[in-house]
Amino acid sequence: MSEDLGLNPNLLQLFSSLSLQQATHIHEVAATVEEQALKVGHLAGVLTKNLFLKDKKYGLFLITTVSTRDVNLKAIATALNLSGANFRFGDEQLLQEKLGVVRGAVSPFALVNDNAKEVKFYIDKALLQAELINIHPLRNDRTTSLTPGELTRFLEHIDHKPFEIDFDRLNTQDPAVKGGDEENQGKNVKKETLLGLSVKKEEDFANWYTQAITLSEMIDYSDISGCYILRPWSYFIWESIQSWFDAKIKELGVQNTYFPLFVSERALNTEKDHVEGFAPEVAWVTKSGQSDLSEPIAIRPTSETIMYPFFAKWIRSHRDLPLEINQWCNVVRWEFKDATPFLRSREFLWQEGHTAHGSYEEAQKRVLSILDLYAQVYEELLAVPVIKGMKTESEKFAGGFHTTTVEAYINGSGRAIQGATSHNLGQNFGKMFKIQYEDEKGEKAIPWQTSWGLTTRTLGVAVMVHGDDKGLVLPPRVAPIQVIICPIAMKSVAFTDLVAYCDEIRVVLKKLGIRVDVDDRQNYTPGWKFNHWELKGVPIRIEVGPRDFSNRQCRLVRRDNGKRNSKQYQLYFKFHLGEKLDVSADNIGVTIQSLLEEIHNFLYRKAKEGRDQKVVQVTEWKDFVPNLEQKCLVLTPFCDIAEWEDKVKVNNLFLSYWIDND
Ligand code: 86X
Repeated sequence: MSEDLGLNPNLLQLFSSLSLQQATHIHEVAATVEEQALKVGHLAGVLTKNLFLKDKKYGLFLITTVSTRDVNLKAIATALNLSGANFRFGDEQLLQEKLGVVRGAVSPFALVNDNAKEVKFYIDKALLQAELINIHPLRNDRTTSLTPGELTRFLEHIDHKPFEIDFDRLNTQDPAVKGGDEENQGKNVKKETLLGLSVKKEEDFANWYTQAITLSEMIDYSDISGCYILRPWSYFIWESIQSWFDAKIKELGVQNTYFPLFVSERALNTEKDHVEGFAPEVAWVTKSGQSDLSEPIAIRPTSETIMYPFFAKWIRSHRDLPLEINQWCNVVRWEFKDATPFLRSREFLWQEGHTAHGSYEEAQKRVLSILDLYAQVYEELLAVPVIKGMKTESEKFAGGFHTTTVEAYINGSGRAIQGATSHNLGQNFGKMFKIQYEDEKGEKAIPWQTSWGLTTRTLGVAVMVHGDDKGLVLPPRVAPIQVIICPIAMKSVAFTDLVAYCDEIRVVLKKLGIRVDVDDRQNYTPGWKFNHWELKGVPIRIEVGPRDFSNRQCRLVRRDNGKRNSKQYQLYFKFHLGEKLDVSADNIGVTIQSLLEEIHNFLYRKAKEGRDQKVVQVTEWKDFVPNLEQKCLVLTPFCDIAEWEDKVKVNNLFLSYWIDND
């Protein structure tokens, strides 16, 4: 162990005299378990939660548990059999005085400073069964990994042999363990659970986003940079978008297909303009096993070059038109810009639609009908307002005639983001790929084509637009769970009766097609569950306590609350934001249905008002950049000349026309 880790000399001395095989990792300051998880969560073993507690009667305690444990001060008192104990958290000063560490750096190692042997130390039995334990070595910008055996050896040596607590075997039916009376529930939970985001959306948008999508279990990071795992919580949303859009395009007469993942080099280069500029992003397969392939094979970055040779084969007569096909697939673009989950990843999921028509007008009709559907995906499923637009000459898809787009506004960054595009390809691809047919007059003709794509970026946009400091705020129409029912156990009612009542409500809602679940887990407190489902963005929580049980009522809590007392939004509310509403269980179905609709409308209006406030009209260049710096969207007269556009682009900004069809 080298000195330059900057560890406390006493600690280092003990590490070496006990010949502990520990490894210490350097990282940025991590004052909470969540932060530590972000820095060293990849390490083998477990992280810990460390509670430094005091009680008037029983003195000082350090309790160390596995980080995932939901701990509750009353439960601890019960577990330790300390009747009448009233634990409080030791404050910063006491912590410094007794254990010589700052808040956020507490761990069993700190007992090395407990010279007076005042602190009673209890350890979660589950920790002793871990492969490795990862804890702060008296400072919270380091994490030391060691085995439970080594930790025990260390503690015995400093005369702090731990007492074990078997949290897993505590009787969770006991009301004391479950969090006691209603009054204290909320208060205790706030202190005890270290769950949740550690940064604010307005203060650190990038880290807020990362935490929101990882802690809510939408995304996990794979070991290939720029590639992410879509977990069930996000994949469900994609499936919702898919099934809605898929049905809509089928109504238009579009049929689904599947073309191969691979493109030959020759096919890829058929349309030079199209590939040029994109070439560095193409990923190639060059080997099978150890042997080189005779020709490298590209992985599709988009499928024009794979599909259009078959358009040429299949379109021979005007009777073969329109040809309208779509595929749901993955594509790979090996980008070198910073990747962001959902917004820009090296592999992503999308649908790509490709159509061929007998006239320009018919093609243009398709371009706009698809653009309409894209706007509806955003506005009606995701509650995100979008602006329809037309890309400039230099921003359009180079292979085509013109590109239409839906653009969303991201409040966190103050920028617009392309939501989806629909292209009128004219006859360019038809010429390149020799797509020719005989028209009604028996003359040779080239079809008019369109292509259009919508990707998993949709999910990132929805998270960014609606999320808040507590985590996700999911738009109800796509939320995997729209309503979560949480029983609040108390002595007065048997838990099984309470759960049966919850289940009754669940069945009623489920019959109406509402996605609903009962969180009847007994090893988590109600407060922990509230935080958990808020972080995951579930639109409505139903709380059911003994009083609700006896009155055949329940309590509804909206997720889209954010601003508890905001006058501004009162108009849209049947009950105020953040407020709780007690309703009868008898017509719970209609109540929930209309509340889900109201939440959708509220999210949409809030996002739209937020965006519209940021739209400014500018007619002079001097006002242009300053307004953009104020996170505004700038509406300005524009002549589509690349030279002028370049002036804007040096600011890393892009232009598009606004199609106003309202
Ligand atoms: C542009 C155009 C178009 C069908 C869509 O926008 C919707 C669905 N395709 C996609 N584009 C490329 O053509 C492209 C080509 C190559 Cl070779 C590449 F490596 C990256 C690309 N990215 C975008």
